[in-house]
Amino acid sequence: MNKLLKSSAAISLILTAGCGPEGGGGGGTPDPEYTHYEDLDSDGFGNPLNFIVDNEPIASGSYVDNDFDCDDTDDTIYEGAPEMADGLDNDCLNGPDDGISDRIIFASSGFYTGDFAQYDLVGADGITGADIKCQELADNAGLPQGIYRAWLSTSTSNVVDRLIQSPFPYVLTDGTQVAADFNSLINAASVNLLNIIDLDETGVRPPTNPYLVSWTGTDEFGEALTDTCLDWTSPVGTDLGVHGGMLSVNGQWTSFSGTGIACSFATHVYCLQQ
Ligand SMILES: [Ca+2]
Ligand SMILES: [Ca+2]
Ligand SMILES: [Ca+2]
Repeated sequence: MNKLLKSSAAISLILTAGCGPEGGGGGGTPDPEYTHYEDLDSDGFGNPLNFIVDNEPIASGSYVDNDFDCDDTDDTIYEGAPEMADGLDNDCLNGPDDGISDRIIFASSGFYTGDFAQYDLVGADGITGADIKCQELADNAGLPQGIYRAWLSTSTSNVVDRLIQSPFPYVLTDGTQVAADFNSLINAASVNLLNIIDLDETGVRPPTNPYLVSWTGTDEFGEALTDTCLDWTSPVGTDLGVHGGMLSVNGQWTSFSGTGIACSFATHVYCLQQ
């Protein structure tokens, strides 16, 4: 249906253009027409219902050369997008959350200082760098396809606002259930994980040396604490970052003491499938 609408509208536009001052040309070969689709949410995918037709082969500005966006107000939604446990139809196919089941949570195999910004080669943003690292670890380990993000908060962003709050269980890479849903990770009055988060993305328990802890900057409400290694940009010993204890099933899993340790330490980071 959309294709039909688009085609008829496109023909109408072309005909209109043909009547304009540049459309005649007195019998010469007409310039080829190109259709460009609006991309308001900047996800690289265009709205099939909003387009322009011109003589430029390549789209520019807020337009792109595909019409794969079924919701141009949300950059997590387009044809081929990874389905996430967010109640939305991210991939424009088979309805919301189709194929979604348990969500994976793991502790990174790698150790990192408080400087995650070094992994964001574009914007040097700490959170973005940590998310890149989580995605890379998951992809390299062959975990189920999807979006993986770091359990980190900053002075301007709380985990509880930033991460998808899955109604599905969170499990380790070996299938062991950690929490029945997102709320069970942050039920502050009585956080009681079903299992400690002690497996990395490959299913291996990280060595206890130096410590089984992960950077979080996040309290048991899923909200930011003061010490975040300067929003995860600092590897400096005099700056502090809050860590969670990987052997804890109570709220200490995300905030071991409420205050930070030196950002020069190298520790793990928790990663969650979205
Ligand atoms: Ca778009
Ligand atoms: Ca879907
Ligand atoms: Ca979804």
